[in-house]
Amino acid sequence: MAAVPVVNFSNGKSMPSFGLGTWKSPKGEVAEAVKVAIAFGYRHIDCAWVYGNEEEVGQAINAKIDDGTVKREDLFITTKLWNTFHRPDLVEAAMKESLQRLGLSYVDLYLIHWPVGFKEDTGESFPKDADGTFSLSDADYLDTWKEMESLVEKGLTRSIGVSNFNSEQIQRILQMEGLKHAPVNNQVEISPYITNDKLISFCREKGIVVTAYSPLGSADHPLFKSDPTFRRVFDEPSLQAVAKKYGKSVAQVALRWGIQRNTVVIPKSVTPSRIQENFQIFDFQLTQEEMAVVSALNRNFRACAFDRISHGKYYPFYAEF
Ligand code: NAP
Ligand code: SBI
Repeated sequence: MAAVPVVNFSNGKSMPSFGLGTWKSPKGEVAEAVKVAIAFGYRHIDCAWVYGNEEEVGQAINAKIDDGTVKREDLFITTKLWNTFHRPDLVEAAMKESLQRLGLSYVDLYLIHWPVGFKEDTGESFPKDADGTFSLSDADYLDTWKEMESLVEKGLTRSIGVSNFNSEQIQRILQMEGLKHAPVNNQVEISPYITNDKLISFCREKGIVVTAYSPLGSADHPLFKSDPTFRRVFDEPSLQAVAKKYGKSVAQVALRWGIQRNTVVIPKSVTPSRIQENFQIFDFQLTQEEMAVVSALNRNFRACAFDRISHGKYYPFYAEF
């Protein structure tokens, strides 16, 4: 089995450049998906409090540790602070709730899921105002970051980072007075339809590893069903031609493209054959011309634009990158 390359963090730790996504992985299916993935060689699982399935994911992880397939230290587990817990006094309890659900004593990486906080203490994960938009918090993510730093000191997470942050928001963190732990990772949407070149370059200059979420273009997005002008990544003729040359699938070409750009890719699947297929991308290499063919599909299309927070002061997608 070919080894999965790792990427190095600025804090001396490292992360496998390939992992399993778990958003929308249903309870009742996700545990089997995680077990199958670990059995196939996956060592990195991407989780989040808001996915509502941390408990099943954790049960599967612990089952594979208990049956001797892996040791905890062989695995890289990420989870994320949800938007309703940005207020500093809520951060540690939210992290501990994730750890408890996962059945783990620490995670490898804890991310602020979005720069935009939601109204706290409503009992809702997506609190809404009367007009149907999400009800937002007054918390500033810089204050949230200070609490994230204390989670490292307490040993609850090995590393901390951000997700869906633009370059200006990252810069604001990097310029914080008394910064103890710089973000090691920014997890953002990257696929052939949104290549995010400038943000990747910015993060690289700052020593921040970039994770590509929705690397297959979030193929189950409702738009692909409802609007015939939207074509799925899998149906792109130029990618089908590259895939044919190597005897690979379009999914494998898109993931390989992500790996060769030195991003971390976290495709989601609950289908065992696809979980295996997605992993088999370390035995071929795209040429520079083929890399350009994939990049040429860029149209800055966001499957996760999250419009219902676009009224937020910290909405990340107004900045150029
Ligand atoms: P994705 O990985 O781009 O696409 C997942 C979809 O593709 C599923 O419908 C899956 O179906 C299908 N699929 C997977 N492999 C396939 C293959 N080889 N051939 C055909 N279809 C295939 O989308 P995503 O779930 O949006 O993103 C991946 C992960 O990134 C998430 O699960 C989550 O962990 C993370 N994420 C993070 C954020 C954030 O805000 N930080 C946002 C979005 C996503 P089946 O499952 O039915 O096989
Ligand atoms: C959810 F659990 C519900 C909605 C939603 O929309 C935006 C994208 C997102 C997210 O914040 N992180 C994801 O992986 N998907 C999400 C998750």
